[in-house]
Amino acid sequence: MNLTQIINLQDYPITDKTFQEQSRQAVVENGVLSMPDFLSSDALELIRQEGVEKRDQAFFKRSLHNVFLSPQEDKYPKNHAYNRQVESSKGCITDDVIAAGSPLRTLYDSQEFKDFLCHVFAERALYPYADPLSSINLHYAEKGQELGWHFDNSSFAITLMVQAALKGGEFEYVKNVRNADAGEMNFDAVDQVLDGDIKPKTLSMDEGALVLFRGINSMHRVTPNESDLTRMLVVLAYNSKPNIALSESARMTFFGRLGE
Ligand SMILES: O=C(O)CCC(=O)C(=O)O
Ligand SMILES: [Fe+2]
Repeated sequence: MNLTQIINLQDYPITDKTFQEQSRQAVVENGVLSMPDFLSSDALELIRQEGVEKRDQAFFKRSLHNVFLSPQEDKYPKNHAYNRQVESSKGCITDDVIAAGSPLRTLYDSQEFKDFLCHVFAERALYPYADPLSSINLHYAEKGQELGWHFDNSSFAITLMVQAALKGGEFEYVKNVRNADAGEMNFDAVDQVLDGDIKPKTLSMDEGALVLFRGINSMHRVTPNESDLTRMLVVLAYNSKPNIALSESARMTFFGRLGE
């Protein structure tokens, strides 16, 4: 399948300068942009099938973590926003499991798609991960599984919804809770989000949607899947510099192996 068969280019002309600029502005203003029906129905079906077929190769792990995805700090009390623990249960298949001919790889490697993302996220160039696991990941969330509140470590994220939960499994976010560049952690707001005193927005993500998200300062989570249908979502991960591998400790945590 080539790119014109994978992307709904009629609605999303990714090489069009005006469209690129509109998308960039939407991400700047809202911190997120969802593009429903970005994938053609044929591509979506192939990806869904690949996800179903390879489900038994996924590595699942339940973990407790803080919203900053960093270890506990003794300098703060246990109940401080920095040390409050949330739960995530993650399962995914890694890049080396995704087929060479998968539409996911054609999309991920496409120069047109990368140029579009560069414009939207104001990056000069985008590169794949240097390790064999991290570039394309297909995530699974079964009934009861969730992703706890967190800020991403990377400044931008690109996801594709492949199969939505019938109930639950919703992406919730609160924009600009902290300012990572300025070192402003905004612990009060973190507490308020965790306590439910700040009401998050819910991003509707239908199957086939591409989501462009700035998750470094926006606190977000995926609520528990309350249905028997597995939630499947692809994360396309790029670097702004070449030859960067995900750290060995992060690979062991997320994938249970190094892939080397
Ligand atoms: O599953 C999602 O919709 C979001 C995933 C996410 O936030 C992450 O992988 O950091
Ligand atoms: Fe995230």
